[in-house]
Amino acid sequence: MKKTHIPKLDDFLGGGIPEGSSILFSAVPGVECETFGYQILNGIIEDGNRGFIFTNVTEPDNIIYEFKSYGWDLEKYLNEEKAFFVDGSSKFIGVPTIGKYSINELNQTEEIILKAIEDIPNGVGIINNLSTLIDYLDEDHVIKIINKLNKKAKANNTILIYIFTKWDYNPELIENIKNNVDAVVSLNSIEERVIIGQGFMVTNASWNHPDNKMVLFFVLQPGGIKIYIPKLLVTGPYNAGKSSFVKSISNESISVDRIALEKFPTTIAMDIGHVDHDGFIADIFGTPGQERFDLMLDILAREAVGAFIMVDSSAPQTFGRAKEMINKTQAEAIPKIIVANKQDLPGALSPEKIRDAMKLDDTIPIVPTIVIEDNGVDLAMETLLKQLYGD
Ligand SMILES: Nc1nc2c(ncn2[C@@H]2O[C@H](COP(=O)(O)OP(=O)(O)OP(=O)(O)O)[C@@H](O)[C@H]2O)c(=O)[nH]1
Ligand SMILES: [Mg+2]
Repeated sequence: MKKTHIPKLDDFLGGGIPEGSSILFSAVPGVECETFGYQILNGIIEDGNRGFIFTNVTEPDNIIYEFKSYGWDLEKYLNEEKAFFVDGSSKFIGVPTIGKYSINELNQTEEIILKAIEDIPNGVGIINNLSTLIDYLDEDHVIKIINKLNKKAKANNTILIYIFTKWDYNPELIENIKNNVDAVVSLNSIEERVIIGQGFMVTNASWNHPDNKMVLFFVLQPGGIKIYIPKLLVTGPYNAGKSSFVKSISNESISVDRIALEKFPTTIAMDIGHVDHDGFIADIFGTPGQERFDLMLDILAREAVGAFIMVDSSAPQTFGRAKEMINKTQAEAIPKIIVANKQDLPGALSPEKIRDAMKLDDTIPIVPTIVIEDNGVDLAMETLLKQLYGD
């Protein structure tokens, strides 16, 4: 097995891609599919393997540039001969070809890619882009080519990644292509009211039973493909540590706080942060804790997909309020965890005691934290991610 290095995808594929297998990334037009190929190549080379990119769409120079924008150094890999191009684009747009192999005539395509596969036993070949091949060669011919490439790849333990944009092809052709590869990942666009996102799911894999779960993704520069969580909520009673938590978990954050009659700042509107954690990115919203700002709760909780319910573990008199806030934010209906903060304070209750006191069932995890010491914050994030996406 080789890892794809795309967050969540390896889990969906049952650990990764078996050597010698072929996988099709089948994208609706407009979805950023090329990055999937680039990210897999980059990761697999980082793991100590070799690979190539066959390109008939983007010129090699632009691909090098694109890698750079994600924070990956393709040029170095090219120099070290860990990666090479099969340049099927330069000749056709009249610029000098780059790379170990180049294609000058369309009818050499098959033969030259076969050579490239032979060149990288146990490596990975990215075929970018199948659609362009189909546009230039006739359909039956392309199916034959796929078959030959896959056969050679199997014999050579080489993984082949096909990038495919589903233009207006006849459905039979698309079926035929899918039937000739070992696995298919569908890349779709997602529309929900005005939010338009991109999503991926494994639709089939010969070595695994995928669970057909669709996840949203975003392509970051730098960073590459990240799983996108539109909104996480942090709520809980006054003074529990919500603003501190949002600040600690975020790469950037702001809080709309006021120091008025209070000695210490209290949140009057909200906390907003942006989290980038282990392949996941999320916008995170903290609510005020005081009852006089409860009119904000409903607005902030709208469209949240997961929630942290934060309590001061040393203040059991506030637990009732915590339950009320679960209610008011509709957090009942979404995956959530309890963050048992201020474990450093005298009299702080253990997670088990808090579970008893709040009468929570076992399905809701309770994570102890000391947010001001940055203790337990990552674990809280990982625990909520597990609630949302499974192990
Ligand atoms: N001892 C201790 N203090 C903490 C911890 N986490 C936060 N605090 C402190 O608790 C106080 C309240 O923290 P905030 O993050 O403002 O709490 P909040 O939940 O946003 O408060 P409101 O917005 O007013 O509801 C601050 O003085 C923090 O420094 C912790 O783990 N231990
Ligand atoms: Mg606050």
